[in-house]
Amino acid sequence: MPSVEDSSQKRSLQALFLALVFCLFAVLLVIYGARQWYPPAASQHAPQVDRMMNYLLLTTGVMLLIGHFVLGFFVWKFSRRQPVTQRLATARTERRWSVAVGIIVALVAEGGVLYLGLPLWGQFYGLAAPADAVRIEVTAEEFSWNIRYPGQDGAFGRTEPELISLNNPIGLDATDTAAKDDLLLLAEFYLPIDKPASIRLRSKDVLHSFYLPHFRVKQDAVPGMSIDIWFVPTKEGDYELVCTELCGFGHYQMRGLLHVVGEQEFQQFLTEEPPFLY
Ligand SMILES: [Cu+2]
Repeated sequence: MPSVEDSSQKRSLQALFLALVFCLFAVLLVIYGARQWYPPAASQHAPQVDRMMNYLLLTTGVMLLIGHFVLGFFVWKFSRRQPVTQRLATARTERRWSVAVGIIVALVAEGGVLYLGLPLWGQFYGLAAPADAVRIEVTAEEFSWNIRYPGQDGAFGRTEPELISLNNPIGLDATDTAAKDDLLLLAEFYLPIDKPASIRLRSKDVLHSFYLPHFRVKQDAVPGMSIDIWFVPTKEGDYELVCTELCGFGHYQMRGLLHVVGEQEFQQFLTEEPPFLY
């Protein structure tokens, strides 16, 4: 007959084995999930955003691991003490440890993100787009993107909500001379490489979110507000535009295409695309 000590040792080994299986499962899951990381970066500020994301994932990941190892250690070491007759630490010590760990976690994770992210935020939301930026206006609606270029005159024509119809999705006012040469595209647009692009975001109905994953650009479109964003594309190619706000039944089909092209091709697009009101 096995002694009490033998069977307790066996139980410990079984528990250790189980813990290792769970650890292995978690590690494999992380490796599997990390196969597809961010899409290749295609804008000037993208590396800075990635740096911030990597920092946040790495620090919070390491702290999570440390927390779980410490928890596991305590469970391992103290769970078989029977019965519990006294506290292992005074209430005051427990409180101090809790507060100290909370502050350290906040400083490392949040402080680091603010340190890396605030200059970037200041650059893109604190400053207006450079004067030579290509200006476009994006009006989101259930479930597409209306994309407008000001045309040769460089001025956007007037729009009126009362003029919105099936054939005039943004309510462009034909009596306004600035509106005559405005270009209007549906869910597809062009931007020149290495030149700032300034986008004025609006929404006709509900909250949408303008997301260009390759450019690390994401901004909500809010009904009743005009929100300006800008970025500099640095790689030619065709890129997906998606809505990242669950905006209704057709949300899944609210996709678009951004072509980043050379300056010459961009000028060609501007001259060949017929104005909306021609
Ligand atoms: Cu949407």
